[in-house]
Amino acid sequence: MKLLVTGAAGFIGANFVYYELEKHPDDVIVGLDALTYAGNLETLEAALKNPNFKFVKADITDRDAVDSVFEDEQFDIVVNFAAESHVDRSIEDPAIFLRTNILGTQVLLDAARKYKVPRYHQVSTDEVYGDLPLNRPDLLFTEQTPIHTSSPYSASKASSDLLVQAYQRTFGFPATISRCSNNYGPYQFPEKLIPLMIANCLADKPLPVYGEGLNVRDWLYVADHCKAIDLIIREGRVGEVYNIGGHNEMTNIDIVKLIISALDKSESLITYVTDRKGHDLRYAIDPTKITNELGWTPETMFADGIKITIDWYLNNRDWWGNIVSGEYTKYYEKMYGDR
Ligand code: NAD
Ligand code: TDX
Repeated sequence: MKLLVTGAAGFIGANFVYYELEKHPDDVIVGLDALTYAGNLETLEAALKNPNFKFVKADITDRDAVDSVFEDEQFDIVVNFAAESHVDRSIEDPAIFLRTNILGTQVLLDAARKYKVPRYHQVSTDEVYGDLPLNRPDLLFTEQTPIHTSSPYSASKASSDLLVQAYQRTFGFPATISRCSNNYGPYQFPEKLIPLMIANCLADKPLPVYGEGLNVRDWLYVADHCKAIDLIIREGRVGEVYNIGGHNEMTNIDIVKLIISALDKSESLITYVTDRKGHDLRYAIDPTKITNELGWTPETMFADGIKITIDWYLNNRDWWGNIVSGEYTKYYEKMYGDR
């Protein structure tokens, strides 16, 4: 099998490349990435030593560049991770989210049709379902939950899902979609909650908790997400949406306190800051469909996954140290400076 993995130099895309190279050592993977601020070729350093992996720098909105990759390679499967992925950035500047997440997806869909790729997978998010109330723990997102978005990010992801479904219906395009809850693990860009709090704790910097810290997210270790996508692209039913999540709901403040305690720091670092605009209250996935149809269950308990993750950030300071000391300082100042 030959796979195209877009967004391969990002957090989940890179973890997926490593997962596939190990699980299917005979498969060939082409990783494509524009290397935006969120993409880091260092993350793929070990993969680049594998003769079955190749990297192409290209923007998914660049039709000519994308077409030429599809022309050169005969892909069996396309997995699209490439996206602008940070909600806060989408609130500051939505345009790039629409361009990459919607128009970029369209370019990939057109190329996959033109070059008759037998299988396309769109990596989506639970955020397309909007949010759930905090006082109704009985409610979960199923694949039937209506799309109801809150941020420019989630609206752009929902739009790309709808486009994939339109290509399915109109052209008989062979696609699947997965909607996963919040991921954590190695190589996550330090703008996201868990790595940001780890990095700030280690530098004894304030820990900026939005609002009262009571918003709930449903955390899944990244390798479990990769395992689910691997099952869907190989055994899932064409035309279907699969929710992915491991019933692991936690408030943000509990996550922050857990990181503080694991790093032996003081809770006095916690700083409550102005809430995110339109802040989704709670996400919670019902993964019954993927469990029943494909036998997927998460393997990594949160207590283990967070330990692996914190250890990884402790042991890989170069990887994120370079990021937080570079261009990112401007972003951090703009986002948190006088919040
Ligand atoms: P990320 O921001 O870490 O990585 C995104 C990657 O896409 C980067 O390497 C970036 O360089 C690349 N990219 C951005 N624009 C591009 C373009 N125009 N052309 C080519 N490459 C481009 O994001 P992530 O957290 O790894 O998320 C990957 C996917 O999974 C996204 O589609 C996201 O919506 C989805 N998702 C993420 C989570 C999560 O918790 N992180 C949860 C559910 C779904
Ligand atoms: O500094 C912070 N302080 C804070 O309180 C940051 C960065 C976040 N938060 C809160 C906001 C959220 O309630 O923590 C929670 C998690 O925030 P993010 O890490 O930004 O993730 P979220 O907004 O939940 O979106 C993530 O999950 C779904 C990913 O970034 C998306 O790409 C994915 O689709």
